[in-house]
Amino acid sequence: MRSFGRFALVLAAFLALVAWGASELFNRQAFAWAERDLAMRARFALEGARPALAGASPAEARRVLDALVLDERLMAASLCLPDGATLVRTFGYPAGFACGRLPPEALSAAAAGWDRTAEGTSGTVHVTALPVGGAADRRVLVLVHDMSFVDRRAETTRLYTFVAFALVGLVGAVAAAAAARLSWISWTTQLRRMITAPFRAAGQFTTPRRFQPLVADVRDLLATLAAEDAKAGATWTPERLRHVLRRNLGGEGVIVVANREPYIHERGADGTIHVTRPASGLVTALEPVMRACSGTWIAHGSGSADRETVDRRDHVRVPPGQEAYDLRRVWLSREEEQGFYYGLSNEGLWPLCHMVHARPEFRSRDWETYRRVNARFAETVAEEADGPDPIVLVQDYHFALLPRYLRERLPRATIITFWHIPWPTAERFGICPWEREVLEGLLGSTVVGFHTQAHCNNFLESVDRFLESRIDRERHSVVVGGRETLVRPYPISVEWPSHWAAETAPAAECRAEVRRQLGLAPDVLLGVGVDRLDYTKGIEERLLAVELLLERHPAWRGRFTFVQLAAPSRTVIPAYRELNDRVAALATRVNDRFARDGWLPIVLLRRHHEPPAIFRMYRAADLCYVSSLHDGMNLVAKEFVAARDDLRGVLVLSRFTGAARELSEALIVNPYDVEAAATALATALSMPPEEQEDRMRAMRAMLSELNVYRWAGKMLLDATRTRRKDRLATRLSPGPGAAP
Ligand code: ADQ
Repeated sequence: MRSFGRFALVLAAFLALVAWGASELFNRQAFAWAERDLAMRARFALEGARPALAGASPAEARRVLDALVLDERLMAASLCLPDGATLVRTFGYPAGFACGRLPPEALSAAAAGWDRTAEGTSGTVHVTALPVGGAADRRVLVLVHDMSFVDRRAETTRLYTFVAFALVGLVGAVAAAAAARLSWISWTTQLRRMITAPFRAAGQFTTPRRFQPLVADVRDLLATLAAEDAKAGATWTPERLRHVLRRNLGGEGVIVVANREPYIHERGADGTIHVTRPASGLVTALEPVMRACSGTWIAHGSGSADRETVDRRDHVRVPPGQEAYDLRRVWLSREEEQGFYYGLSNEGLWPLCHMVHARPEFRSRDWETYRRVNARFAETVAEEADGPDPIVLVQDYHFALLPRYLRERLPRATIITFWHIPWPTAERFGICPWEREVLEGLLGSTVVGFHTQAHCNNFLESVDRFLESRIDRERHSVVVGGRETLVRPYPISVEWPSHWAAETAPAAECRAEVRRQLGLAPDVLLGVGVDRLDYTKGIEERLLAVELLLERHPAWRGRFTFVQLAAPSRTVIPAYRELNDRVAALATRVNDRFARDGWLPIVLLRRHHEPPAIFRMYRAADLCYVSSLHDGMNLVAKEFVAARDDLRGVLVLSRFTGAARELSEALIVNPYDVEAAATALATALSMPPEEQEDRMRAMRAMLSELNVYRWAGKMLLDATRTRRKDRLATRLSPGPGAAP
């Protein structure tokens, strides 16, 4: 606005100068016209009066002169003789122009006439002296015209000229300002479009020359971030993640929203409160990230002593004893938990997204509860946010609607949503009765992440099929309603190095201890499975493979035991209770079939285990079998590799896990093909130590690079780029008060 003021002032000064010059020019011209006009009038007056003046006595001549001065412009008249004598003059004739004071050339009867403009006592006058004429007539008629009308006309002219120029100036200034404004808007709009929407296919968009320097600057900025991202060989560590937050996100803490809390306070049978860590891949991955980043983790407070351990704002600092971040608990009623968690999330979306032939159940009352709970969590995030643009990490299928709700409340928030489970094909996704709402909800995010490119592709196909949108497959983004959401793969992982592995005893000790615990003979090899009791994990297929191994390879009877750690999960849902019963019955059947002399082929431990016990089991085992029928990633496979710093042990891994794409040195199997799986178990059990080491070394090298800090760091860097672009675009946006 300041520069517009300056522009208007300069324009006004320029126009005033032009107006003054123009009026001066015009007045000078008008004055000359007036002089010529009066000289002519004087001659016409003489022509008219000459007959009356011919031979007139002084009294008669006076009457003629009096008649002449009736003309409003003619002030006075006199008749002079060439010697300067006055014959007659009208009343009030100005003394300054008396006959005696006129120059001799004015009174020369022979002259053709004499004209002068002069300053009289009452203003400018025009004096004309004309010989009356005739053979013996030596009289000269002197006429004094009043020229004040010329001054008055000049004043008026000046005034009109100024008014006219002022109006022209005003209209010009408004037009110029409007043109400047329009061109600013079009300039910034084009620039913004270039910065915020570079989502056209290559070649479709060329940067106009005038924008090239600016766009180059923006690209430099983004390249700096990319360089940060691609630091040659740099491994992601908690420090590097913190550095990214500090450097690119101003050190802001993050807000995580997840249904599951990382620490649950439970009151035991003895009345004391103890803390447990849930059996959840999400928690396994996110917890080290939060320890590195700090901030707030918002989750459903589900423990029996959770309410007793929070402060007045429902906060508790965690991890206990090594406090690094806040846990904010949200309370759900039993009905809410039923509709939101068990109903829509786990009976609807979970089977919808997994190819496990389980029928998704969608009930509209569950959907209503799901919406309500998502809105409540969005409200909680807004409460926890320090400013208008927090960094929020939304976790999983429990919160598909939250990104949009949050975007409505905090339009400038950076929302990174990670979907921990697979995304189904568009065809299958169409089973969901609220497919549009789910997609629109997720697209409130800045970034939507999946484990694999295949899940991203399925998501983009679903968006394409169900929403009015623009999909840029090169940039991996979706634009809906002018907002861009990046849709990219970020394979999740575990911390590296694993602090649980570091705290676990060496492999030999673990082997000895576990064998003692399970009562296994020293020559018995050990297989391990670690899962939540979930029908997607293929636990039945796993036990069937063990059964078939013993059937086809009798040499392993009495020499191989498979331990299954199975954490009860979602037991409110009938399908999970039925699975629990089936798994137990199957283990019993196999044991009944092959058990001998105190040896059991299958040890089923259906309870929650804390990480130290799980890591001890990983280290004690000769093989780990992950047989998921469909799994987003599967962190058990990665934990097993992280635990094996002795480079021993074989991983047998289902090809239907995301992990199989990275851990290619595992023995990859189709868990439905029980024959092939049994053969893979036999191969694992007889694999030479050197081959085990080679495979394990390669997998550990991969894991040390692709760890969970990289997962979080990559997402934060992608979000940072968008955040910077958005901030730049906001600054350029032609909002109210924006200056040209
Ligand atoms: P989950 O389905 O929970 O995760 P997963 O990745 O296998 O699956 O992680 C399970 C976690 O629970 C592991 O950390 C494991 O140690 C722990 N766990 C398993 N059995 C346990 C037991 N008996 N007692 C205690 N803890 C136990 C979802 C997706 C996955 C994805 C993760 C992370 O289904 O595909 O890998 O999120 O994105």
